[in-house]
Amino acid sequence: MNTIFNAVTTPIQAQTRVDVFQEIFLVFLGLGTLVGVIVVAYTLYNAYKYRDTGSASDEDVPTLGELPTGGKGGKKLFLSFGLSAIIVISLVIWTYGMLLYVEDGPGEGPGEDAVEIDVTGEGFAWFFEYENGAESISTMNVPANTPIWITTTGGDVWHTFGIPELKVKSDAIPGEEDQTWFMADEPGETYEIKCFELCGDGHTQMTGQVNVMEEEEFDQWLEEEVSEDDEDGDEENGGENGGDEDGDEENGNETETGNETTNDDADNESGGEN
Ligand SMILES: [Cu+2]
Repeated sequence: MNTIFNAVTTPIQAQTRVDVFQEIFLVFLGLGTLVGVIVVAYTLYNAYKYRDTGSASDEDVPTLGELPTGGKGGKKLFLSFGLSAIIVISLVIWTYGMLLYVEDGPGEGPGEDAVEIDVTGEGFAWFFEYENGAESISTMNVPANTPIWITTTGGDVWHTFGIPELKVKSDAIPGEEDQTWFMADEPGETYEIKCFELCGDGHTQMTGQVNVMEEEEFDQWLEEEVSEDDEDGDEENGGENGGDEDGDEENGNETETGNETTNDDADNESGGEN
């Protein structure tokens, strides 16, 4: 139902970033080629038309102080300037609109129709956390044809999260959150994730993969991931939080996550010092 609704309400808007940049490229390439062909053709035409045939008499040669005639009041000049201005101004406005779309994303932005993922770059790996609490490392699963809004941050030093093929790049800086979106339209396709900020020894290994799934497949994975996490969490909590008076499951999980983060930090710090 949801997909049908999307298809009906956002037929023009539902473009991926790749579509937008490709369209901009093709429009500029097309117009550039057109203008180039016209200018070169007109130049060659005039060079041929006014070529030296050896038949010109001395009377045709302009004398000093003589004003050119036959300019038809500058019609050609006005025409070429006018056309150029119209083309350039239209291109600027159109491109600006397209880039606003890239900036703001399709539809209403992050919300019900979108999937939101928190991305953290830390210690040469990418960590993903989904809306329902599901987590993954290095592999980012996303549904096809759905706007994915990512919020990126850094856990230790400056990183930059990027998916070159999907035209995505977003800073991952400690203490700062950056937000951007992307959309993939082919289920089964995979894309490489890279770090675009020289962040240390492991920078070149700081890669990952985006897996594009069918929407149902993604929902299923998301649910399974959370229930698996819960099971793992419960077992671990049983041991770790045995002495805790706080028996609340949710708090237990939070405590566990907190511990994990602290451990990671400690590992990275010692790794960095070595
Ligand atoms: Cu890096």
